[in-house]
Amino acid sequence: MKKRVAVIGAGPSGLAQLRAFQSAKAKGADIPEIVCFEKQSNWGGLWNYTWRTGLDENGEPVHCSMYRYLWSNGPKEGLEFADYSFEEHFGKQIASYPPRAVLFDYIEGRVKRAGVRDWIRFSTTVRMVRYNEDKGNFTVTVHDLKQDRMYDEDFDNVIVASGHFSVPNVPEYPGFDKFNGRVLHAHDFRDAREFAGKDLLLLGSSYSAEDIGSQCWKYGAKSITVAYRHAPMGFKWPDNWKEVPKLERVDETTAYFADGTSKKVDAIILCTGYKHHFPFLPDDLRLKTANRLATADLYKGVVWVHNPKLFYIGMQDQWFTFNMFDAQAWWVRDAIMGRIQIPADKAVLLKDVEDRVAGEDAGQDAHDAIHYQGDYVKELIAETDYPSFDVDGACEAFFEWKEHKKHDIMAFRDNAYRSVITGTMAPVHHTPWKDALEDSMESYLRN
Ligand code: FAD
Ligand code: NA7
Repeated sequence: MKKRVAVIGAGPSGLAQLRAFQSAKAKGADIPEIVCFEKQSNWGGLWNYTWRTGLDENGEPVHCSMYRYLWSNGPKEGLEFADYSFEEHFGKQIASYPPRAVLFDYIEGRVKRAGVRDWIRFSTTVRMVRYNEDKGNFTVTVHDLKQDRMYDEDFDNVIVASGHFSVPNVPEYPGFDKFNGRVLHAHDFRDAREFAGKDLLLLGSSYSAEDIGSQCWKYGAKSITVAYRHAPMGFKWPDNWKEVPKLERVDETTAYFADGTSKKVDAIILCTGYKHHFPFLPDDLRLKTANRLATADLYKGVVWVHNPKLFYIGMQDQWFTFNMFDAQAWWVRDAIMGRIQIPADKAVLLKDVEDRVAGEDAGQDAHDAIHYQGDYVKELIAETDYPSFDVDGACEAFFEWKEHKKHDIMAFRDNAYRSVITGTMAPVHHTPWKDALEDSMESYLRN
C-alpha cells in the first residue's frame, strides 16, 4: 500500500510541500499519495486577495490578512525560489519590491508548471485531525463546502501548513465601546483610501503598523499616530506622523497616552499581531508557541516532537519566507520518504528544540536574528537535494534593506538588489513607491 499524506493549506508553505514531492517524482522516485485540503477556492494563501472581511461566502473565517496596494515589505531577493527564479518566471529581471499581485503570479507560476493543482481539494476545510493509536495513522475530518458534505479519510502523515498570520490578536482598551469612529484589526484592513483626510491611531510597532500606516500616509491620511507598547519603531517619519507611548484609554473622540498627551482621532487600527490558531487539532497534536524563530515543540523546526508523524511548515516568525518554506518542505518530504531518519529517542528531539531556543535567545539584535534564520535554512538545505543557493547573499540583501529603511522609510522600496539565484541586478522601479498609486502587475512590469 502506498503511504497517504495530508497537507493542510495551499498557501506558499503547502504549495512548497506539493512542489517538493512533485520534484522527487519528476526524478523518478515513487512518492506517496498526496492530498492537499484548502478551504479557499484558490491557492496562494494570504496572497490570494479578497475584498471580504469577517466570514466568507461559506460562513468560514476569511483567511486573507492582505490589503490593496500591498507591496512586498522585504526585497524579493531574500525570498526567491532556488528552483524557479523571477527571471525564469517573468522572462526578465524585475524590480525588488513587487506588489501582491506580482508575487501571487510568481508563486502560482511554479506550481502551475509542476502540475500539482489536481492534488488539491479546494473549498474544503479541515475540521479535525485525530491520531489513531491502534492503527498508527490519522483520521482527518473535512467539510466539502461546495457539496456541503463532511467526510473522513485516513492518512499516514499529516503536514500542517495553515499559516499563522490570519487569526488576529485583538486587545481591548478602556473606552473602545464608546469611541465614535471605527476600531478594526489589521486583519480586516483592506483599502487605505477609506482613511484619506482622516486622523488615524495605530497600535503596535511592527510590520503591520509600519506598512498600514505607510499605505494610509501614501493615500492621503491627514495624520498618523502610532502608540507603542514597549519601544517605538524609530524611523524618520514624515511630518504628519508621530510615535507616542502606550495607549491608556479613549473616549468618544480622543485617545489618551501614557505620557499624558492626547490626540483626537477618527479611527483606530489595531496592528497587534496574530495568533497561532489550529481549531482542527486536538490537545495532543496542537502547536502552542509564541511568534518566534525557534518555535516550541518542533524538531528541526518542522517535526512535532510529541508525534513525529505530524509535521508543521512555516510556523516560525519570518525573515526568510518562500525559500525557507521550500527548505522545510524538502526536508519533511525526505523524512516521510525515509531518506532522512528522525531520531526515535524523544529526548533527542526535545534537546534539539531547547538548543534552537537557546541559539535564538543568544542573539542580540535583528542582524543576529537574520543570520540565525539563514543558518537554519542552510542546515535544512544541506540535508536534501533542494538546489543550494547563496543564503549569506540573501542575508546581505536583508541587511541592506534594513539600512535603506533607516535612511528613508518612505523610499526604501526604490532600491534594487542582486539576485542570489541568477546573479542579475534588479532594475530600479520606474516610479518612486510613494508616487505609484496604481499597483497592477501590468504597471509594475513596465520597467
Ligand atoms: P498562509 O499564506 O496563511 O496560507 C495558509 C493556507 O491554509 C491558506 O490558504 C488557508 O486558507 C489554508 N487553511 C487554513 N486553515 C485551513 C483549514 N482548516 N482547512 C483547509 N485549509 C486551511 N511574506 C513575504 O515574504 N513578503 C511580504 O511582503 C509579506 N507580507 C505580508 C503581509 C501581511 C499583511 C501578512 C499577514 C503576511 C505577510 N508575509 C509576507 C508573510 C506570509 O506569512 C508569507 O508570505 C506566506 O503567506 C506564509 O505562507 P503559509 O502557506 O505558511 O500561510
Ligand atoms: P507582529 O510582528 O507579531 O507584531 C505585533 C505588534 O503588536 C508588536 O509591536 C506588539 O508589541 C504589538 N502588540 C501586541 N499586543 C498588543 C497590545 N495588547 N497592545 C499594544 N500593542 C500590542 O505582527 P504584525 O502584524 O506587525 O506582523 C505580522 C506579519 O505580517 C509579518 O510577518 C509581516 O510580514 C506582515 P510589542 O512589540 O510586543 O510591544
